[in-house]
Amino acid sequence: ILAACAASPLTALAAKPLVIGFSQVGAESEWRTANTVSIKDAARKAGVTLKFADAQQKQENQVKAIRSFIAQKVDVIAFSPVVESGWDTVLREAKAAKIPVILTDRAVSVTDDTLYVTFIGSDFVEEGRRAGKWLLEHAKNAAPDGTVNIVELQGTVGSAPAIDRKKGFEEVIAANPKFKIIRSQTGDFTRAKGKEVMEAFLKAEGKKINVLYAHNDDMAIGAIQAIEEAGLKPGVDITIVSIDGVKGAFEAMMAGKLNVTVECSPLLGPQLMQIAADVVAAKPVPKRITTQEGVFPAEIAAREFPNRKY
Ligand code: GZL
Repeated sequence: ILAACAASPLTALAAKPLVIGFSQVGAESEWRTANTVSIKDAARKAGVTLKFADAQQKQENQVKAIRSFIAQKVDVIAFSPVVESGWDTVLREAKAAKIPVILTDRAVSVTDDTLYVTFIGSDFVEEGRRAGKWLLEHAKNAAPDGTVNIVELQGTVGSAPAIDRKKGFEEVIAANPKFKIIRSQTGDFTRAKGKEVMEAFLKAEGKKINVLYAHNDDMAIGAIQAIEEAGLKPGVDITIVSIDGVKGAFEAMMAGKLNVTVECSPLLGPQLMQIAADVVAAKPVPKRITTQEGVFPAEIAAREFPNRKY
């Protein structure tokens, strides 16, 4: 009987590892690197065969990768969409091929939400609200008339985190008309671009700038370099509020150059592997899975740093 069981196709089926095609945004930030490590580690631990494609922040590369996963007949397609729009066609192709799609990290805006099974990721509007709330309660730099002049480094144009972090922040600071965003421009979530745009802000506004709100730590770290090169003290002459909570942000806070970072966890790998297995096993999964996150001001950076996992 044992011999017969071992030979049965059912046994063979059960042993077949899950195959997941994953299209990643790119490698633009510390957050993204940690997100990729989390996904690859979790796949290895779960015995999942992971086909991983880096899109270098280009939507057309993600569309190509998804089409390639469809052609390879993977069990599940998962991706972090670089921007919110432009996915309907390729997701309809995945649906026609009966391949379930899981969104991680960023959302899409599609006409038909049956085009994906679930979205695992942070609430970016809430992250923007938390940044705004911290600033309303802790702003110390202001103009003589009490106005708090804010410059904003936005994330990738059209991406869910950039759209939503701006929305949440503006919603909260609207409570105090003294808080004004005087310049706002994308730094594309990278250190290099963050530095470049902050240089332009400093040239245009100089000492009028009281606060920098950066949609991610990498742009904040780039801006810190620009502020220092302009002969100003980041975190002192200009209050800096940022989002992600990567190690580089904790190091900047411990050096007194960054005032607060709002956590956005990249450690989505284990949840993704579990949800993918549940989807393939036809178990019901929630449409939206939100990661739990905190706010880390400079005062607690040294104490929290040893606990950081990314
Ligand atoms: C947020 C993620 C953003 C990070 C950036 O979940 O999409 O993209 O905030 C990353 O660091 O580049």
